Order: sequence, then C-alpha cells, then structure tokens
Amino acid sequence: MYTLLHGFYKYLIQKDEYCVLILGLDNAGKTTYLEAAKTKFTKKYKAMNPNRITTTVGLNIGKIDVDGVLLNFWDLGGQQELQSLWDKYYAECHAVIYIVDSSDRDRVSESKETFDRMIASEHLSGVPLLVLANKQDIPDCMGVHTVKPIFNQNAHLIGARDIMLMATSALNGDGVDEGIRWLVDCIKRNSVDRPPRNHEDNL
Ligand code: G3D
Ligand code: MG
Repeated sequence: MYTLLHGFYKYLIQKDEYCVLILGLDNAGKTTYLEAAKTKFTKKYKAMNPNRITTTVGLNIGKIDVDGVLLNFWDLGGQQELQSLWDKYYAECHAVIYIVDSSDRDRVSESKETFDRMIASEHLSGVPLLVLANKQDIPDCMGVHTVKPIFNQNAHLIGARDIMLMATSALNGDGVDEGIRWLVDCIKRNSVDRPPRNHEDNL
C-alpha cells in the first residue's frame, strides 16, 4: 500500500524538465541573460551585479520554474576555441537561445556564420530556436529589422522548426519574459520528438 501511495505521490509532484542551451559569440550577453532570466522567474532571487559577471570559460548553469515546467539552462562559453564543445550538448537539449550583440556591427557576420554552423547540425534538427537581438538599450544598435534578414538568409538550414527573433536587453530585462514563455510553448509542442526528463522535488 505504501509503495502504491508513494508512487501516486511521486506522480503528482513530478515536473517536466527541459534543457535549454544559451549560445552566441563571447560578449553577446549570454551570462547576463541567464541572470536576467533567473531574476524574472525566481522569487527572491538576488541578481548578481553585472560588473561581477566575468567571461565564461566553462559552463554556467541555472534552473528556473515557468508555471511548473523546469528549464535547465546551459550557458556555454562563446570564444572560438570553446565553440567546438557546443555540439556535445546538442543531442541532449530541448531548445536553443542564440544571442546576438546588436551593438557590434563588426562581428555580426562572424555571429551569423557561427549561427549557420550551429543550425546545420543534424543533432539540432527540429529543435525550437529563439534568436535574440540583444543590447537594444544601446543607442544606434541594429534593430530587429536589420538583424532579422541577416539571420534568416539560410532558411533551408532552419528547416521545419519553431523559430523567433526578438529584441531584448539582458541588462535591464526587457523582452526576457516574453521570449522564455514563447520558448516553453514550443518546447511543450515538440516534446513528442524530444521528451522531457522527469524531475521529482525532494524525493
Ligand atoms: P557572454 O556571456 O555572452 O560572454 P556577458 O556576455 O553576459 O558576459 O556580457 C558581456 C558584456 O555585455 C558585459 O559588459 C555585459 O554587461 C554587457 N551586456 C550584456 N547584455 C547587455 C545588454 O542588454 N545591454 C548592454 N548595454 N550591455 C549588455 P562588460 O562591460 O562587463 O564587459
Ligand atoms: Mg558568459
């Protein structure tokens, strides 16, 4: 009887857990974005001072709960020598957030080439993709209307998947909430192909 009740209790409290990769060139704002996401979705979370965010060498992880769905973020280092590690995580992930520094016109083509290499990976086929034109608070940055056509050029690589390009400022939190809620809906729709892991709190 205990086993039956315990099994039922576990069933009631278990949550679906999904992994989301945060990718983009170094300095795009990935770690700042992860901090902003944790701040928006975690009650009482005390955000790290942006001045204390240093270059990511390995992996930053963070978990948030969006209306009962657990998202496990993996913020990977974006420097060229670290990009070769990204594909080790592709098969495991349920969605990708790709962050573009909209204020850096000099590196936008490098970012686009990196993006194309990423979406060409067969291990990511069908995975929902949120592209963020970040740093929109910086005057004279490229707006969505400039960034979108650049990242939309290779529609054949994007294939049949949910994709959205949104404006954000990870620094002041603008657009963070909307993007994550859109992504959660896509992840749930895609969960037949990429099922969640079940997470049981405190068991
Ligand atoms: P990364 O993890 O992609 O390498 P970081 O990038 O999150 O470390 O951010 C790199 C720099 O960009 C940081 O500035 C950070 O404050 C800044 N940044 C990130 N997002 C935004 C944004 O939306 N707006 C503005 N204005 N700046 C942003 P520093 O000066 O610490 O290098
Ligand atoms: Mg970082």
